[in-house]
Amino acid sequence: MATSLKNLSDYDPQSVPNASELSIGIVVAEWNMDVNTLLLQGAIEALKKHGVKDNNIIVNYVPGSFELTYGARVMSENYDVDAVIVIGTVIQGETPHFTYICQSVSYGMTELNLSCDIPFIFGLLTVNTKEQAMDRAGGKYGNKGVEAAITAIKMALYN
Ligand code: DLZ
Repeated sequence: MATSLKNLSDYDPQSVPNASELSIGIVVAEWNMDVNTLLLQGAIEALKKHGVKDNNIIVNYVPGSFELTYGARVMSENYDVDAVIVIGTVIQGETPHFTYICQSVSYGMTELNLSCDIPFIFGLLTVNTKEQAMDRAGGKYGNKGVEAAITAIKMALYN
């Protein structure tokens, strides 16, 4: 797996623009909440580190990853946000739904990116085991939530 070759949270802080004027929405799936809580913490810490104000970080929840696309669209319609991050964890070993859910979220995010005026950031862990998920939620491969937050800042200021 490509992401096992590097720490996901390795990035040059100097390369991240100042984000103090940004508002960022985060939609979190409640399925595998133990992992998602760690991803969310990583994302919020990274946003704040680069200047996003506490009250400009809006967090909403949906039941599972399949609902992330709808949650992200509603977030973009109901709040004045500059980017939306979706956070979820789909574990292959636990569900035959794996492929369908991952493809659905991937397709949904692409659709939103094509049809809306703000970027939607894919913070979905798609792994084989819970251990692999924890490795990417603050474990030995960093925190995918941090990566999603940095991507959101860069894309919100993209022109
Ligand atoms: C049903 C289901 C299964 C089996 N596995 C996961 C999972 O690993 N991660 C996740 O975020 N959600 C899972 N879900 C729930 C679906 O995403 C969705 O909430 C339900 O199918 C209802 O639409």
